Amino acid sequence: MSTLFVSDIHLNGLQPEITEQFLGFLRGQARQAEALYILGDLFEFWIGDDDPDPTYERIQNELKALTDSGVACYVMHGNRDFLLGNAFCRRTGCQLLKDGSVINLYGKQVLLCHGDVLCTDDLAYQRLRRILRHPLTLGVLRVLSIKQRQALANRMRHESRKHTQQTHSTIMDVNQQAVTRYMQQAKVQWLIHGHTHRPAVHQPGTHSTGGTRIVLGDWHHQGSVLNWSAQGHELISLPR
Ligand code: LP5
Repeated sequence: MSTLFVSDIHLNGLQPEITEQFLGFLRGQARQAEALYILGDLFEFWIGDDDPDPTYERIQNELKALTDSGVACYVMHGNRDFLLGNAFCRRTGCQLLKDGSVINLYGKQVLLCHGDVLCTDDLAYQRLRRILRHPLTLGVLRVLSIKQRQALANRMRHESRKHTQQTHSTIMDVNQQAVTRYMQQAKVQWLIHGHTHRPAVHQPGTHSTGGTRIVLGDWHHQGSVLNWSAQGHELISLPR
């Protein structure tokens, strides 16, 4: 038995090839697993559990079939889908997992996060994150109509594209000191995250963290899965 990790699938109604590959993964490889961890940005954007988009409904039904089959499924908020809430959990049988959770993985203490908190050089993003995750903001967002939330999300995507095109790519990667601090505070030697779309296994000694940092890839052009069992772990690219 093994435990699987994915992130940054960015499911949306306009790229059915991503949806089909992910649904195939849920019906196939994921069914053989003990647990599936989705570490943020399962959806391209999630404007609330009341979004009636049929693609999103189909995906929720497949997640329900997975959890009904006995596979535990944990979902973490990403920067695109931090409004995933209790109704989503009820419909899918998934459990929301807090950013920065530590789990015991076959005897190892492993820290899990989406990865955006580690990009501390991206000051504009960190400011946006603080505002969006503030309980007051979340309260206001939840009372807006679907149309208003959709318009806001579109505007944010537009502004974000401008920002990411103008910002040097190193600024949008993790800050090594932030990684070290994060791992030290959690007292772990292992960290798994996504967000940066730079899949890699950074071994101890590569940087100053003293531990291993595994970065999951995005699903824009292929799938990316980390398969972890008692025998070891492997970061796998799934061709499309
Ligand atoms: O996502 P990605 O990788 O492209 O870029 C991220 C950072 N950007 C974001 C913003 C999201 O992409 C926007 C989509 C969110 C949808 C959520 C919908 C639900 C909420 C709204 C409706 C209820 O996360 C980007 C980072 C990059 O990662 C790498 O780390 O650089 O950060 C930025 O782009 C920072 C910019 O400063 C963002 C500017 C957004 C400005 C929003 C203005 C809103 C105006 C509203 C007017 C009323």
